[in-house]
Amino acid sequence: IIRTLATLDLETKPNYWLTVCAQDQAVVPLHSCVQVFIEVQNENDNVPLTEDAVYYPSVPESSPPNVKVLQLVAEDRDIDLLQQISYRITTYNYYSSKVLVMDNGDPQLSSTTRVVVQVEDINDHAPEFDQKMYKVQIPANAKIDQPLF
Ligand SMILES: [Ca+2]
Ligand SMILES: [Ca+2]
Ligand SMILES: [Ca+2]
Repeated sequence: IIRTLATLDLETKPNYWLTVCAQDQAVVPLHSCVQVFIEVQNENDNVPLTEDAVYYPSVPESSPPNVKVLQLVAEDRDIDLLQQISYRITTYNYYSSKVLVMDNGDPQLSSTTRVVVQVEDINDHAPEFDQKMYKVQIPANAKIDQPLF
């Protein structure tokens, strides 16, 4: 029987080669050896994480619907070809939202990333006068550059 002496971690070391030898008890002992290849199986022990915990993408005001604001990409250290990462907006409040990042392992692991959208001002308001028309009387002896009102 081969037993482990420590906890194995696929993501640190995925396999081991062991040389197992047997020797008999004869006066002139004989022995033979065999190579054993041990493959570590995956456990879902890594949480999918985005690079940053909070993102601050910006989008110009007055943008039409369906403008791409941010593409979230999470990494998961588990070595599992069938592993898939999915994203779900769990709460949103005004321009701030929380995205749940989940793997499809068993047990399922997840993390939360915040996205706070910054709305950029664009110059969409022309300056306006208070009145439609201004009537100003100028004294005949007004100096050059004198403010009128
Ligand atoms: Ca691991
Ligand atoms: Ca995982
Ligand atoms: Ca793993």
